[in-house]
Amino acid sequence: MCCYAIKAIILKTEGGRVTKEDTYKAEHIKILKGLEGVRTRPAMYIGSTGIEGLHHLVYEVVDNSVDEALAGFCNKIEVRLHKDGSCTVIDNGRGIPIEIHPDDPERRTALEIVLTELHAGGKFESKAYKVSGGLHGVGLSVVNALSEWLEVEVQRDGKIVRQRYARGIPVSEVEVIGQTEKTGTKIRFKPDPEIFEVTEFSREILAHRFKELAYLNKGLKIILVDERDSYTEEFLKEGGIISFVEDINKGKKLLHPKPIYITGQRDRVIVEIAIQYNEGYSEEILTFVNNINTKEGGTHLVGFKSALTRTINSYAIMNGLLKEGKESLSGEDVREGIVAVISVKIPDPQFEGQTKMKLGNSEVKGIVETILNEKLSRWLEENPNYAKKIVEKAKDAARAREAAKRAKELTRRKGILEDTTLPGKLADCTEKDPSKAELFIVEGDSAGGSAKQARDRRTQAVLPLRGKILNVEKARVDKMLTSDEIKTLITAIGGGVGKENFEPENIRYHKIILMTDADVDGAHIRTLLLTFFYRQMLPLIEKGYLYIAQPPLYRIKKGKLERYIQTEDEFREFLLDIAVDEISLIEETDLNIKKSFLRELFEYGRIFESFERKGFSPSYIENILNDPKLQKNGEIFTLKDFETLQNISERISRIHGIKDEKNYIIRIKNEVIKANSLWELYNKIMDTVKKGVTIQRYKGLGEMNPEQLWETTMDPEKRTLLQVTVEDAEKANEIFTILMGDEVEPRKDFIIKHALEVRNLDI
Ligand code: 0RA
Repeated sequence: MCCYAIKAIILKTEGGRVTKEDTYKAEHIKILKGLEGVRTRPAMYIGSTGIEGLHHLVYEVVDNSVDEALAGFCNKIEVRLHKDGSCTVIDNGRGIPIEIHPDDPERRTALEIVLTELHAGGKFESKAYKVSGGLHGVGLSVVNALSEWLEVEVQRDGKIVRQRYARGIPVSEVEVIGQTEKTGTKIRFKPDPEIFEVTEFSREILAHRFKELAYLNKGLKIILVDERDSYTEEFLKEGGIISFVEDINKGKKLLHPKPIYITGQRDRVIVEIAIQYNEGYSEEILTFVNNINTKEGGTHLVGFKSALTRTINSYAIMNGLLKEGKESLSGEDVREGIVAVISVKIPDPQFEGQTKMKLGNSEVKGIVETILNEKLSRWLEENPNYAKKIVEKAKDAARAREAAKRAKELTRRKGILEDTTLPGKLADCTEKDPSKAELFIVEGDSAGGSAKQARDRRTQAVLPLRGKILNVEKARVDKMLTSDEIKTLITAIGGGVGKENFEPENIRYHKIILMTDADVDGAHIRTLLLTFFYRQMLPLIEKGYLYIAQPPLYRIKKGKLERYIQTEDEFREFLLDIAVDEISLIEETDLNIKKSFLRELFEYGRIFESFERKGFSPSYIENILNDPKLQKNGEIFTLKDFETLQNISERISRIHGIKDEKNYIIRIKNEVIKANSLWELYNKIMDTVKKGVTIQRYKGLGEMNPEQLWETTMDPEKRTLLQVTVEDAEKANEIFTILMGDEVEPRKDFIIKHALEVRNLDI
């Protein structure tokens, strides 16, 4: 490439006097030198010559088309990736001007100047919000200089014209190749392998950017065609940044159904903001300036944050949700659970920061602030119900923050004295390597005592927590932080507490095992603890350090056989096996039919029992099962389990030889048994089955002696542990919110919906 420049220089020195021609040539030399500069220092213009720089070429061309869209002249851009490694960008804008540029001494077309002169852009355009100054916006001439070849075709002024270039130098005239009524620009270029380390475009990288552009420019259609494997994708977001926010929030629980949408303009700065809160605890704010993602933030973000904090605080005070002078919400509080997209368009952006992705224009802060203050206050006034939810969430966050701060100070203070300050209730293990150490968190002092005796003291630590204290009605997670029990827990684990302050590398045990009773209280405490870990020690769950112990529900003895059983299902299976042994059907049938009949009958009995526990008498249920007319008046029919009962009874009746006209007939140990309902039949079978078995149901861990506890629940060789996943903990958090939250309706719904599932917990 340098030979062109050298040739031009020689031409110039050959001339004796300085003529007008020389001035043209001087102009030309300047251009060639410019392009040469781009080729010797490409990274200065496009950031790198790696994969990112390669894609910047496409962004640069597309950005020019998007500018046309912003100016209101273009609504469709097509990007094609060709098999030969080149890329075409087609738009339906006005087309790059093709007339001879009046100020150019060489009388070249504007088109040629745009494609060959560095920063030619401003000369011709009145583009208000071009993306100049950022990473993009370097100009089409840069793309041209870094392309092995480039071909541009413009439709404008009734003509189709074309020009070709090689490494930035024109290799053809601007030729008219046809007539058209349309307007638009088509640029095809092949990145120069002499410049780029990688020359293969990534469809995923491009698709990601085009999707972003589609969100940022509502109504603009971007089509990506990958000819390398015949793939096409279309990006079009009619909802703009509102859709952007909605899509980020997809699947999340929301505080208000529609995003808050705010736009405004001042002093040629256009501001567009969409906000929607979810019930989560993170904050996601994306900021853009002239369609460029300002990953390092800048003045627009600063203005946004300050207005958000101020507006929500003053709304809360004006409406009695916050006590003036006594309470206030911090910026972090009002941003908990927020998803926002901020898009500003400004005529002359200044980009700063390490990666040039931070907006520097100081005037933008005030503009964003004013617009948001005014319009967000209005939105809050007009949507008082949602406004209240947002304020309440921020208040929760403030409480949690305060409590975490206090707890952290506490652990710090204790930390000074190191091991000696470990809580007295903790029976620590001797092992100091966290990867070999386990901590059992045990509900109740008596179970705690058993666990302390049972444990392997080298590797197993035990911390008893008094359940009652945790289980106060409506305990909040932040309140938990004020409980001594929980402070003890935090100190024992050693990694600190709170979203920002948690240090997973200081966790003292890599297995933290929750060991609670198998009853309703136990389940409550487990939910509460899971929620606590989820909100205050999430990394601990993410690392897979949290487990749930599986203590047995039953101990069963039949003859010499002794067994521990961990779940209700397993228990039923055990009883079913006995039933299959001892029961025969009147007519010879194969074992499978007998077993499936008994299984259905057991399921029937189980559902019946659960209805009974809810206060429906068996005769009442049987009556309506037998008389469809009655079924209209009972609310019981809305329950899915009732339908199951009907289905089972129908299926059982169809089994040949189970029923005469009135009775169900079976044989138990050669004795013929008749029952006139399935419920009766079930009970008769159960009586026999249970006769020969000793069943001990453990209601609490305290009922087991240390040996039993060791054998069934703590011995690493024999026990089963459930590892808690983030999803488990999320679910616990949801259940917790419903059970403990202020809203009555969802709590009622939840209890009704899950009433039957609670059967395992408490009999
Ligand atoms: C200079 C001036 C005008 C438009 C453009 C350039 C332009 C550039 C590109 C690059 C890709 N697509 C493009 N579309 C337009 C404004 C011309 C006028 O005022 O009519």
